[in-house]
Amino acid sequence: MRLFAAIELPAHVRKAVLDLQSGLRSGVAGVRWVQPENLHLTLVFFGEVSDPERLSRCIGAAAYTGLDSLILEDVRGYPERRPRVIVIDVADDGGVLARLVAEVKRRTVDWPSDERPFRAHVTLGRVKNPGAVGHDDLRSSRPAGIEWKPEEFVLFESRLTNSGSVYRPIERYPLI
Ligand code: 3AM
Repeated sequence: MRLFAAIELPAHVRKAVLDLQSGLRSGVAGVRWVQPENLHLTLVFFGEVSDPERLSRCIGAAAYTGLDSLILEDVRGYPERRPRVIVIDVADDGGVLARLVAEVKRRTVDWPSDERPFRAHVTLGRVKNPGAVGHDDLRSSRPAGIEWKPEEFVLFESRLTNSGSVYRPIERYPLI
């Protein structure tokens, strides 16, 4: 089972992200835009896992505390040169999300996950031909004061289908 942990977006944040996405859609061609139901903030991508119940138990063995409000920031392309994905950054000034990610990874050392440094974001779209989208195409105003305090994070199954990725929640973990 292909698994990842993520934070879901509440309705008002999803709406702000969708508004932004539709603003970009009209000006930026050659992008596969993420479907509304698939928008999320990825914490850890585990990839193929043969024992999902054990992984889930290991994650659930900890209490996760101290998460403050998250705030939507600027749209950017990643990587900076020849972007392959279009994302909206999420403020993690106090490093609280990064600590949550580190704790989940500490609980799941038996399952190798992405080693890249964590940068909180919501993926808006994937560029079909890297190089086709430049930074000037992505100039958009930061959504004003869109914030939320997550109450849980979710372990998702990701299935790759002909019509794109389908995500299904497997387990939920409270953030207190
Ligand atoms: O939310 P984002 O888009 O950053 O890109 C995939 C998505 O992250 C990422 O897992 C999230 C849910 O699908 N993902 C997919 N394959 C990956 C891989 N091999 C990966 N992250 C790291 N390594």
